[in-house]
Amino acid sequence: MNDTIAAIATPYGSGGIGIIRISGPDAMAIAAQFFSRTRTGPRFTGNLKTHRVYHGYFLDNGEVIDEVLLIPMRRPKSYTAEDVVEIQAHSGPVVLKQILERLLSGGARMADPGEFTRRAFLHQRIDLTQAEAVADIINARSTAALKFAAAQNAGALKQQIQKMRNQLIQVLSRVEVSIDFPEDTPGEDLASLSSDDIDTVIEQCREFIRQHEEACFLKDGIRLAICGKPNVGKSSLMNRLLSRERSIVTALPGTTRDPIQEAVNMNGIPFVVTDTAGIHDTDDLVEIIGIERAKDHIRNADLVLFMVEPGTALTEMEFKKMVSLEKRVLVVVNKIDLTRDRNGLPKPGGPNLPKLPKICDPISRVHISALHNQGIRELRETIMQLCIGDLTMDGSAVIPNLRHKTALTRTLSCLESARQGIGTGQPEETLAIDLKNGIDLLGGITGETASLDILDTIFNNFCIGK
Ligand SMILES: Nc1nc2c(ncn2[C@@H]2O[C@H](COP(=O)(O)OP(=O)(O)OP(=O)(O)O)[C@@H](O)[C@H]2O)c(=O)[nH]1
Ligand SMILES: [Mg+2]
Repeated sequence: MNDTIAAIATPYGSGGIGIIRISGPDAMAIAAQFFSRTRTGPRFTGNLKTHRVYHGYFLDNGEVIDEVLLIPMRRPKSYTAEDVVEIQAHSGPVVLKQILERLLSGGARMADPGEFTRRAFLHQRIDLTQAEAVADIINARSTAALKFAAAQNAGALKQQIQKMRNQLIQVLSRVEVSIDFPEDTPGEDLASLSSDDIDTVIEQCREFIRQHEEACFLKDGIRLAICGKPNVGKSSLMNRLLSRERSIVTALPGTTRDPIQEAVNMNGIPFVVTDTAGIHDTDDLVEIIGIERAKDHIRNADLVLFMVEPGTALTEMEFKKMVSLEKRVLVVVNKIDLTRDRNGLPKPGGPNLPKLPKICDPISRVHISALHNQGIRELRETIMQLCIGDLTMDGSAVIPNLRHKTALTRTLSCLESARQGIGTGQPEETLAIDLKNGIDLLGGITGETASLDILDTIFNNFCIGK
């Protein structure tokens, strides 16, 4: 961290403004070498005041490369907690590259991916959970994902993990005192004194793991698979959910062969919807492969939208061939326009509602017309209810990521082993080892005890300039 790094911080391409960021002990001096308040020079030699905006020109050998704004931020009040200069230029790949090249020739080093954020972490301006949240904010594909990332970036998870860790440190210090100075704690039943504190942390670990399992879809999206017999209107529904003509719709059964997958945001929640081939008995080789793929998607879905149309009857066998009862299923009765008019009155001579086997009775059911856009809002609401249920979506909730969850699971097993040790009267030394391991694992989440490998894995996933 003794050198000065520089990188383009905004995305590649043309735009109004592009930002180049410099951080490190020589940031101010390197930037000033190329900066002038006027087009014709001279070079700026004054003292750059912190948190000011300087208007001027980025010059190379007296030649103007671009008109720029220069923003110096002295340590520790900057993103990295080092001296930082941000140069706002016009955003074009060539102009930004030229400015960066001059800065590199002037003594800066090209930053590695995530190096600015890594420095913020190494200077303890943020902890590891907050650094990870920066990546989550950048990559958020839905309002909900952004909300959780913002709470984590503000330090919500850090505080809770630190609290758990401090609780364990207190228990450990009591245990260690009694190991080292048994004469000072005569007759004290340390183990039972400690159980309650350990139990609280165990409970919190379990709660976090549960939250991760419930909400990990926020990053990847909830997987919906639309399935059913051929021609029931699966592709029409797919297009409705996406609000665009993505899947081919024809009156011919067997139109969709390959599964078609698209991401869509509903009420700020990310979903991944898959339209699949109609399932039926066939000798057509292409269809057979399509049906196999459809079944794969049904198996992997978080929620299966099982579609049926009026005028059909389905046996239990037929239903089970398409969907396993272990899956979360929603029955979608499509083409409801054929049975009733817009006022909900039965259409004379129209087909009857589909007959479904008894095992479908407990499954929620919605009636829609994909063609006429009827019942789609109710369908969306039911999908949300089934997938999200009562999950709290307020900004205070924190959702541990997979790395955190793995560490929490391991912490949990250390603490459970400690608890069991207390129950079976194991020596205090064993209890101390379990506690120490738990404390280290929690420290790994916030970065207090994280290894270099972990840091590399996290920061190498960042883009350059972040
Ligand atoms: N009346 C009516 N027709 C519909 C409705 N939804 C779809 N259709 C028609 O049903 C036919 C089949 O629609 P698709 O969406 O291609 O059905 P699919 O289930 O994807 O069919 P395959 O891909 O062949 O399995 C088309 O002619 C649609 O216009 C609806 O709500 N009402
Ligand atoms: Mg189709």
